[in-house]
Amino acid sequence: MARAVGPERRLLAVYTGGTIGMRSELGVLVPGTGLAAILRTLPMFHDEEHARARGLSEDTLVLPPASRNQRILYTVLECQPLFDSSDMTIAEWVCLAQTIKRHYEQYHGFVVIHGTDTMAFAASMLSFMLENLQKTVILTGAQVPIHALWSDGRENLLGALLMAGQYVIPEVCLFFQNQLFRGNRATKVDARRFAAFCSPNLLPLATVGADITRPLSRTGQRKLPGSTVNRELVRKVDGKAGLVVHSSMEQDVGLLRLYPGIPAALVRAFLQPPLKGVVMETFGSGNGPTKPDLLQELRVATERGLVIVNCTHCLQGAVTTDYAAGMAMAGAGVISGFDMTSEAALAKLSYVLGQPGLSLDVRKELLTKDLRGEMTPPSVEERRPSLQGNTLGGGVSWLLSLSGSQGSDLGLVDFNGQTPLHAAARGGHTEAVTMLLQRGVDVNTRDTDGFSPLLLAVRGRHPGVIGLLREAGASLSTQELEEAGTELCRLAYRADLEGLQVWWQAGADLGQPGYDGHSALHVAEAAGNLAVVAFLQSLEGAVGAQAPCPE
Ligand code: ASN
Repeated sequence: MARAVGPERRLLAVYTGGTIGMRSELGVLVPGTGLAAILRTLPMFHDEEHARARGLSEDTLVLPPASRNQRILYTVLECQPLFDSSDMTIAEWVCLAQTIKRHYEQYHGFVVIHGTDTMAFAASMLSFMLENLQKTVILTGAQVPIHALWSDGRENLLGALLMAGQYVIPEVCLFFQNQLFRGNRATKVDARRFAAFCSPNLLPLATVGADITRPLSRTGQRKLPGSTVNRELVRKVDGKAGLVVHSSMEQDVGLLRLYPGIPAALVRAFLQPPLKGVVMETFGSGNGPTKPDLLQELRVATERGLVIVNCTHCLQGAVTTDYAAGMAMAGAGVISGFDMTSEAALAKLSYVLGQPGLSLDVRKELLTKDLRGEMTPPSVEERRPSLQGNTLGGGVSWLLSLSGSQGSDLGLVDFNGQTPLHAAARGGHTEAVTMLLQRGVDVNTRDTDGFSPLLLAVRGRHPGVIGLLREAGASLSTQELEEAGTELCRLAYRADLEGLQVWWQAGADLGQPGYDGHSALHVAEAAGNLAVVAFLQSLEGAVGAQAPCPE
């Protein structure tokens, strides 16, 4: 990012609609034409005297001097039709990106005047469509029409023009209420207040305010609002690469917000073709219901090739696999969206799935990477457990690189005392488990909570991994076996046969009583879960039997 130099900076302001230019018709607000004509009448937006002296063309507006040696000239390009942004779609945003591309060489920067309701989606979409951006693109709008006596539109638009004119910030940004946000980090949080947007997981790129340290002008006025710019946050660009517009965005992407008790049938209905990608908003740090029927729907969908990205519906924070309820999502093939906003995740999905000629694995890999500053990639320490999650290829190569560079360090542990085998077992990665076992890692290693890779494979419901571990001599510890009783009762109550089967496969005694002394069989009988009763009774010697250990 740099301070822009040169006596004249030329900007294109693309007006797409939104409240800023709206008029009241029959008591409701509708998009209004003629924004440039309104701006021409407002001295803060147009210095008529300078325009005349300079012989500027009719369609060029010029701001009053912002600094001694520089003028910001701008042209308003009014779209046809104008939209309430609730009507914007990917198709309109593609047109917008193409408009920027068409005028890219003519202007130093771009301001997009847009409705606020979907502005965060628009900014996210544009950030992915515009690759190798070297110029500033800033979206802005208002909560109140610009011609109203008390409107935020004037400050917002002026701030956006000044920022785009005075700085080279090679990003798609969003300017609102004195703050410049990275566009794909912003989200609308208030329907009425002027501070309508926030950037929950990234500081603003810049904040505008009165800078009392600035010298007064000769007339005694403070000439410029001061700006605090977080230069280190602004993305660096490859100076040589030219702008590429990605117009082939996938439209069949969707957003699904989980809620407590959401029926599996509803999830199934939502995940049907032609949908190709879904952003799923989950609870807290990426947790979802562990009901087997729901997990089954997710698993079936991801195995069919549907790409599901997990974003938290919390405003702040990131998706992790700290909880079994989060791990269950990863186990079902759902990809972590870390700290992305849902708007950014949806745009990224649309971009990644719209790229022609990529394999599904490459698309998934791209989704876990930070492409446009839209997410904070996990640190190396946090990255290890990502083996459990999503990109098997990446996990295996990480393991191989570790083993290649550090010899016998495949037994290294993370802050929870977990080894690569724990991570691979938890994620159900049979190839990685096989490779680790072939290299002779300790199959019964325990983490700081006393958990073994076998227990993690049971919790993640990975029969393939359980088989491999058992063959290699893994067994559940006495503590793990004793503690299994309550979990077995819970599974029996929920008629979760699959869950019971993996415990049996891992060698658990299915007759182990729960915390209140009841066994899974008692619970299943009391709940009338006949299939479970039949299963438990069918085990040789009925309940009390353990799966035979493979030779
Ligand atoms: N409905 C308007 C829009 O998004 C809201 C606004 O701009 N403040 O177009």
